[in-house]
Amino acid sequence: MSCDVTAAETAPRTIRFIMVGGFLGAGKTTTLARLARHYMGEGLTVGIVTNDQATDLVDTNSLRSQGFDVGEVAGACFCCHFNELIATLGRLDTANAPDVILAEPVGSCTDLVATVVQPLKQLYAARFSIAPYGVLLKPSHGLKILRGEGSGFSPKAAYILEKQLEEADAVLINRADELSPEQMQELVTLVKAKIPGTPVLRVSAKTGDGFEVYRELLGQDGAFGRKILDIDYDIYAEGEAELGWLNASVTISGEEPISLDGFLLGVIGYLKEKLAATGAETAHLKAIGLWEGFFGVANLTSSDGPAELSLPSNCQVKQAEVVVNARVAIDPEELQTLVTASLAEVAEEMGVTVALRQTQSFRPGRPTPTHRLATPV
Ligand SMILES: Nc1nc2c(ncn2[C@@H]2O[C@H](COP(=O)(O)OP(=O)(O)OP(=O)(O)O)[C@@H](O)[C@H]2O)c(=O)[nH]1
Ligand SMILES: [Mg+2]
Repeated sequence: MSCDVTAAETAPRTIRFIMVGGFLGAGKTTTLARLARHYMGEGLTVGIVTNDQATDLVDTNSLRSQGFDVGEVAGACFCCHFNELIATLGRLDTANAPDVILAEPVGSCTDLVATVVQPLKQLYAARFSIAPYGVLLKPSHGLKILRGEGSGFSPKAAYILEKQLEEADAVLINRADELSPEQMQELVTLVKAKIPGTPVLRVSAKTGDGFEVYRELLGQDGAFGRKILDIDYDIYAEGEAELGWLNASVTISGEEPISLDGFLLGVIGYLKEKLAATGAETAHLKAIGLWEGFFGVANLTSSDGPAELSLPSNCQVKQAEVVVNARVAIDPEELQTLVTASLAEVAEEMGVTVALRQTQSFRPGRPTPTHRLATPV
């Protein structure tokens, strides 16, 4: 028996792979959600991959609650879990055959061009076409680091943010909605002085300003993803290990309905106060609350910023699942004590009880990439 296989059936199909980089709290997840909605609006099928050093991710829960198809690489960054990244991309492909996959690496990771972009280009060229690599600049810490001022982090952690910018095909200065024209101009000038020749875009992941230009860039093919870093892994590893990392999941329950958003903001607000008393700098605190299809997210992206409700649930609940993720320059055990105390205080104030499901707190280990390809294609 012979089969009549048409040209269309045998034509190679590649998935557009778009990775969005940037420091902790820079706006990667917000950007992914915005891009995903846009591409889906154009009739494309979209998959998303999240990534973290541990399980129980606010980002995965938040993106799934927004209706996206999300795969998760947990336990290590994409570079150190490259095979798991490939397996996750494969699962997304098998499930829904996406046209586009959006990927968010861990915000304390760098050297992603040599360890993720180039391996995808060199080993998986038939399956993926790789978009230019955009890196979001977080103004709160970015401005201080680029000015050479104390950012609250050590120079080794600041080194990671600088290396992230260096390997970008384009730097996206985020939060344009909040910056004064003078602040924006200063950031543009500092980035251009640091990495001459790299395009600098002004965007707001929150409002969508500047995204037309960004999407145009993402559609281009050419000599992108080729900036292999000259990087010192000792400094990188020590900078990353400075961070206390915590992922916790709890169930809250009570007799009377409470404001889910109030609970989330309360936890982040109390934690902010407690961390301020220790002098520890916050990279990102986030908490998601989930109950029966409702969800809300609260965040804090720097010690001097406000706790904010990025995605309100507007709902009253007697019960909810709450996930807290904290990345702070502090001892992880101390961080765990402060998170537990903040949860307990808000719970008592609001008349609910907290049952701990799982907590992981640690300092990220030294990155040991699966591949590191120093000669770009
Ligand atoms: N005002 C404003 N807020 C923003 C913008 N982009 C992101 N945010 C807020 O910044 C916070 C962090 O955004 P995320 O998208 O979670 O940042 P991230 O880079 O994914 O953070 P990590 O995954 O922890 O590294 C949230 O409260 C967002 O609502 C923006 O353009 N403008
Ligand atoms: Mg994120």
